[in-house]
Amino acid sequence: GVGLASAARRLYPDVMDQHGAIVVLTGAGISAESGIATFRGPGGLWEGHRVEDVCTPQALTADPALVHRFYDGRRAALPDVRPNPAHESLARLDRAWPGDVLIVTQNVDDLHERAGTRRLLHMHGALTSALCAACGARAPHAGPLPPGSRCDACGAAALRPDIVFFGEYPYEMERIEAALAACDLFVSIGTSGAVYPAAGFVALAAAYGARTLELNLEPSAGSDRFDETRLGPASRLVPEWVD
Ligand code: BJW
Ligand code: ZN
Repeated sequence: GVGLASAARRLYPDVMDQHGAIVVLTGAGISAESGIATFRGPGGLWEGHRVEDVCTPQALTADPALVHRFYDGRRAALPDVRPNPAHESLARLDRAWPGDVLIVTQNVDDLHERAGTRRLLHMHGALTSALCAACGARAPHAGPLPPGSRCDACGAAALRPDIVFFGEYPYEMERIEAALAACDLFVSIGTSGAVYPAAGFVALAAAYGARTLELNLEPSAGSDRFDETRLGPASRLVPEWVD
């Protein structure tokens, strides 16, 4: 609390004085040090495919076994990974910040919630959930999700991973855009800025008057749109920013 407040006042005086509103966007880089591979870095290929080619509704139709196998494997790996100091710092920010805060994650892992973050939206879906392609119902899901799994709500054999594929509309866009328009500070952590609409959030927040800060291992596609960029591992930069 005190550490958070003093650091924030030092770095962002008027934001802190007004109990300003903060939006944090996270990407794969925040979970990299927990042992989850990123998409576009070295070794970040998807079973030898580009994520843009296989992470689509068309690929799910053409080769459902491939798509389900990929997500079954990542879901099964969740118990073996743990939140790192970057997730933990954001959970402290969520608990301690007196003003509005919203953590928007592009990640489908559950490390933010396991660290204790509550003001959280998963814009690209979640490994811990299944989506019915027939009726749109979303339900918590653990364990493998083979093609042909049945929906409890409508009975159709149409359950699929609850993942936002390319060409699909991300979740919670209205709430996210409202928060971006209202925020005083926008912070982007561990994302390459290659995927829209998330890559456009910095420009939207800045257009509405927010200050913008990027924390990333290397300059991203949109680094020049931020007021400030700090380069380094999230496990160091996020605690330095929050605590
Ligand atoms: C570290 C670190 C450490 C590493 N510490 N940092 C042409 C132009 C513009 C847009 C389009 C276009 N053609 C199509 C589009 C739209 C398309 C798109 O953006 N395509 C681009 C490829 C061009 N987007 C969509 O289709 C989206 N929907 C949509 O647009 O609907 C219409 C719409 C319009 C307007 C408003 C609203 C809606 C849907 C996108 C769905 C993305 N889905 C995925 C899969 C999720 C499931 C899964 O996990 O498998 O989401 S793709 C993948 O990329 C995943 C990620 O969430 C997303 C972003 O990746 P992220 O997180 O940035 O990871 P990386 O690997 O790219 O970067 C990691 C970064 O971390 C790097 O910079 C590292 O340096 C850094 N790093 N270690 C700190 N220790
Ligand atoms: Zn259904």
